[in-house]
Amino acid sequence: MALPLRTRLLPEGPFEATPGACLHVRADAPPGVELNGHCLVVSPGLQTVAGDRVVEEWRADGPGLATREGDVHLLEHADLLFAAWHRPDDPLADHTQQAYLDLFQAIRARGFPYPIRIWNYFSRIHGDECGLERYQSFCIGRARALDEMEMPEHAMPAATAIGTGAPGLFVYLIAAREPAHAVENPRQTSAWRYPEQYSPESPAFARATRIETGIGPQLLLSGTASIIGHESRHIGDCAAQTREILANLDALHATAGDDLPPPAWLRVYLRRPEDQPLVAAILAEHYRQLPALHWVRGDVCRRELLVEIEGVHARTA
Ligand code: 3EB
Repeated sequence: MALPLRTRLLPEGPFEATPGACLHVRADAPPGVELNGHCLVVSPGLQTVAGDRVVEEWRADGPGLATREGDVHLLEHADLLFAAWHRPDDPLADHTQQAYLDLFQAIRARGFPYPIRIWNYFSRIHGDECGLERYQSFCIGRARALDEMEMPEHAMPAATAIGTGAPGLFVYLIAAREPAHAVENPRQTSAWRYPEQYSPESPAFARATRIETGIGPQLLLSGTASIIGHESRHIGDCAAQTREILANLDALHATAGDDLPPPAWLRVYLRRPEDQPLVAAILAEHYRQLPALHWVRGDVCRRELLVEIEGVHARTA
């Protein structure tokens, strides 16, 4: 079935109320989750780098119903469901497990058992929890919940997991009634097959999710880093990492189908804001038509990685 989903980056500020059910993701806003009419508004504690204040919008035409169930905020539409969970993130493994259990129970109960895109943000991603890095604790909590919910790792959608400076764990997602198509990258080991050195429990996400929508196919790109196979490449070299990411994104595009349009927008997570001009120049060189860009500060899950890029291929007209 064609999903009635569209996405864009809107200028921040008083914009005309968008018709339809929507998910808005704001940067530079006090961290939190709120339901505002037909809109689920998530402010996961992202800070913009270049002062380009935009709101990430995901919209489904037609009315939406806002509800709450415990710690899950939901915006339900006839064909799609937006859901967000926000709570303290210490201890992270337990809270992550609870977030995924709460979210999966809520989306299943409403008849939307298939997540098509998931985002995860939490603080101190390289901090210690019981002798593990907190990203590893996050992976453990997620794996426990998936196990409990009998959700196979290879059925997981595209995702992002980024360290922020804001307190709390944010997990939010878009869910559908039918499964979407998970896409893997021939240049990269599937995350759930990473060797144990990265985490005692593997990460669980697809490199991208392909969906069919009323305006054509779309490709939802996971946070993509300078990783080939399972290994980080170009340690310390932000320019080379960026070029490797672009090669990864091009390979995903080629794998997902040549009927896909180019990226409509990309979000660039930078560990060091001062790398922005360098990365911007490489992107400008790479794309014949530059996608809309959102620059934010963020910590990629491996210390040596300086940049990560997510986004979506979609028709913009
Ligand atoms: C990587 O490719 C980089 O644990 O959900 C990117 C996207 C990354 C999602 C996740 C992790 C996750 O391994 C890190």
